[in-house]
Amino acid sequence: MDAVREWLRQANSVAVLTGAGVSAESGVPTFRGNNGLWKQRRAEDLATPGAFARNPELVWEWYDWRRSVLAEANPNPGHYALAELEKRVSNFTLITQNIDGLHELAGSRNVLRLHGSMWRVRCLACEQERFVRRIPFPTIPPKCECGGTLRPGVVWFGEALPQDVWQAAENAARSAELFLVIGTSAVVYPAAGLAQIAKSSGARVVEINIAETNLSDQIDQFLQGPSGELLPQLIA
Ligand code: BJW
Ligand code: ZN
Repeated sequence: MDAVREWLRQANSVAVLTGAGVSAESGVPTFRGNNGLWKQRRAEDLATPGAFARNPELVWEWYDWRRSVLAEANPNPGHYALAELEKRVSNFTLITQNIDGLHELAGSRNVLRLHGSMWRVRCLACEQERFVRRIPFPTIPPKCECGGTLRPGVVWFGEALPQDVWQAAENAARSAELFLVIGTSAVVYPAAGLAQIAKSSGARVVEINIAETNLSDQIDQFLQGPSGELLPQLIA
C-alpha cells in the first residue's frame, strides 16, 4: 500500500479501469462469481443482439429490474475516492465498464463509459438515443415516439464499443504513468486489454480486487480487498 501511495504521489498521469466490483459495495450485483448475474441467467440469453432479437420482452424485463436496483443505489467510498483523486492528479482518466452511472454521481468528471449506460435507450427504427430515467417502463419492450422498439443503450457481446470512447481509453492507457485496474474480472475484451496496453507502454499497473484475476501475476502490485475500503486508504 505504501509503495502504491508513493507511485500515486509521483504520477502526473493516471488512468483507472473499473468494473462491476467497484459498485458491489453499493448493492449492485456483479456479473461473474457466486452472487453474480450470470449465476441465474446465461449471458447469451440476455446480453447479445441475438437474445434481444429473439426475445425483447425477456431482455427488457431483466434490464428494467436492474434499473430499479440501480435507482436505489448510491456511490460508495470507493467511487468518492476516485472522484477525489481526479482533483489531485493533473492528467486523470477514469475508464469504466460499468453502466450504472455511480462514478458520475460521486462527482467524477472525465469518465469514459466503454459499455454505455443503463439510463440511455436507443430506437431501433430512427436510431435516436436519449436519456430515460423512468422505471418501470409503461410497456415492455418500450417504444419510441416514432413507433420503433427501444433497446438499452449498452454494449452487448459481439457489438463494437463506441469508437471515440475506445480511442480515448486506449490513448489514456498508452500515456498513463500509473494504471489502476479495480473490481474487474478482466475477462471481457477489449476492455481487459487496456491493462496490457498500459503495461507495455511503460506504466506501473496496480490491481485492486477482492480476489486474484488472470491479470494479477502480470502486473506490478496486487492489492487484495474491497475497493470501498482500499481506495479511501490509498488516497488518505
Ligand atoms: C470486487 C469487489 C469489491 C467484487 N471490491 N473488487 C474470445 C477471446 C477474446 C474475446 C472474445 C472471445 N470471444 C468473444 C470475444 C469478445 C467478447 C469477449 O470479451 N468475450 C469474453 C467474455 C470471452 N467481447 C465483446 O464482444 C465486446 N465487443 C467486441 O469485442 O467487439 C468486436 C467488434 C468489432 C467490430 C464490430 C463488431 C464487433 C463487447 C463486450 C461487451 C460486454 N458487455 C457487458 C454487458 C453490458 C451491459 C449490461 O450491463 O447489461 O458488460 S458483459 C459484462 O461484463 C458487462 C461488464 O462491463 C463486463 C465486465 O465485467 P466486470 O466488470 O469485470 O464484472 P465481473 O462480474 O466479471 O467481475 C467483478 C470483479 O469484481 C470480480 O473480479 C470480483 O472479484 C471483483 N469484486 N466485489 C473490489 N468490493
Ligand atoms: Zn424512433
